[in-house]
Amino acid sequence: MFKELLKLERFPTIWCPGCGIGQIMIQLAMVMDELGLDHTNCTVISGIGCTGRLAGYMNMDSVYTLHGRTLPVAEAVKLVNPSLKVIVVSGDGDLASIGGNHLLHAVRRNPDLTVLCNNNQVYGLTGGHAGPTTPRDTRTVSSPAGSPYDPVNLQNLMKAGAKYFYAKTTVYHQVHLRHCIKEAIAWPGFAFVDITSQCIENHGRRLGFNSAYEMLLHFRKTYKRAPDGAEILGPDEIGIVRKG
Ligand SMILES: Cc1ncc(C[n+]2csc(CCOP(=O)(O)OP(=O)(O)O)c2C)c(N)n1
Ligand code: SF4
Repeated sequence: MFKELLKLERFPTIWCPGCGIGQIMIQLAMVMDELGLDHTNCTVISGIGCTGRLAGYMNMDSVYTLHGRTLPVAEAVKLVNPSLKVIVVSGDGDLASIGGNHLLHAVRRNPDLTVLCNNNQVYGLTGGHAGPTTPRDTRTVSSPAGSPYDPVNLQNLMKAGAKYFYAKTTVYHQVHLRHCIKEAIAWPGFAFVDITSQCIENHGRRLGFNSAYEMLLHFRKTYKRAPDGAEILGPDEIGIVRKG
């Protein structure tokens, strides 16, 4: 039962109503339940930020580590205990900016880790500043006239490795999200799942969305499945690209 993988006694979570992180956690727990992963054979590691709180809600020994340091901690855990399935769940700011250097070298070293990146396109916890994944011209608390920079291209970054696994999905596409998490866990190397999700309170409202539901409808309208066998995902496509 997937609920046994969660510390229900700590609910309700600290996340705002409608936040996408809870959905990622539920889908992860469902996949883990299906695959027989629990405290005996798996650990979850997260960094700082709203997403960083996720590890603390999982019913297992987990690590809530420093900002940007999820990947080296996860690699270390995997090194000393190779039989353990190690799953990292963290924010886009944590993984791609503050921990960006670690991401670069994780791609190079290809450790056997699963990474779920909660990509809400801002630094959520601290107020919704523009971050590494904020699209150009997006208004945020730190870029009221629109972000002047192009975002990091996470897909291209993953493909810099000789072997890679990159999945793009959204919190709206629940079945696809679950499929991506499952495939990533099965991948024998560094598997990165880029999950577009909603931060309604510190981002969405500023963009004019009245609710998380409206943001989810926007994801439904915007994102389409990539054709089978696609080797590259377009900016509005969800799917998996991999090379083993
Ligand atoms: C080294 C360091 N720099 C900055 C901070 C302040 N800080 C805490 S959470 C956060 C933003 C996290 O954003 P993200 O990783 O995208 O996660 P989200 O909150 O959106 O889930 C920042 C800048 C910190 N705790 N440590
Ligand atoms: S501030 Fe944003 S990312 Fe953080 S819990 Fe609230 S909705 Fe979620």
